[in-house]
Amino acid sequence: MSLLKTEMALVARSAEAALDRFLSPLPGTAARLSAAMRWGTLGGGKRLRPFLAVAVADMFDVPRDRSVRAGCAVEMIHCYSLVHDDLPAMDDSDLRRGRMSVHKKYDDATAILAGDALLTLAFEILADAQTHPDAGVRCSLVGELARAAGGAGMVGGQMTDMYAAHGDFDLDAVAALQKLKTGALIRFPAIAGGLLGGAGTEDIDALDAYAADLGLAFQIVDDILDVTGEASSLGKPAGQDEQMNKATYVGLLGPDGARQKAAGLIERSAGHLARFGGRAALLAELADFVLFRRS
Ligand code: GRG
Repeated sequence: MSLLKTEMALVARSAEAALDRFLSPLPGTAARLSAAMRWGTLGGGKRLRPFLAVAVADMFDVPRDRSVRAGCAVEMIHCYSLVHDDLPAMDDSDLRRGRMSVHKKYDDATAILAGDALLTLAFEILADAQTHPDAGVRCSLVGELARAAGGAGMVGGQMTDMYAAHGDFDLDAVAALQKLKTGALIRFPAIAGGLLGGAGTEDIDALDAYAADLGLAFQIVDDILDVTGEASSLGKPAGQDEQMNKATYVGLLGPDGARQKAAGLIERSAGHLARFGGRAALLAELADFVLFRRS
């Protein structure tokens, strides 16, 4: 197994164990809520965002328990977004990560509340002194995640995406939308890893630029897989974008053109790592993983 795959598996295990602790089953009337939160979070997913947080923080010798906490916070926001995205009012999808989506397993109201509770728990984790002893760093993490997840980030991107189906979206408009919907939550863990490690502004800007290109390439590959992949390997239905008339790179450029665009972004993303030399080897490998992933 390559070093990247070994490290990704290791971080995924640490993140899974930490998520399991953060989401310990609640008693009484909250039991159903916590069961739904666990169903939407545990036992699946590539854990790409926690891996990014840990891999960047490792470059600055941050203790793993801190970077895993930041990784869990962003993973919770990611999982909440998937839970809400699968609801009938949005993508109306019965399958996620190879099993029933949360509203199918429970019900719509429970899925909405489970997503809400994951969203807020993410900030509770970042605000805790165990994430970093310096309150200023914790404040920066909270602010960065709020910006990434909110109306000027992921939620704003989702809103645009829902209405993009009814409008004319050119390449620039699609890029702007994807930057918010997917990119913001991929940029956050890279920035968070730097903040945890006390990185300077120029280092953080370089990490941000790397993750911005990586995030757009990741989304383009996701769109390609939606056209070329199988539900069995994707763990979710294929062909949803076309069915819902979504604005995508594949729709505008075709699968080959979209892959070329993603490859260009991946090459550029690796270029932003030059200042870190060999310390960023895993991040460079991750960029290739994103381009060639199958699920
Ligand atoms: C509902 C507020 C709200 C936002 C939804 C994330 C999202 C925005 C929608 C999900 C659909 C989608 C294709 C989003 C793009 C981001 C993306 C590629 C999600 C899948 O991420 P992976 O591949 O998933 O990292 P795993 O399951 O591996 O964690």
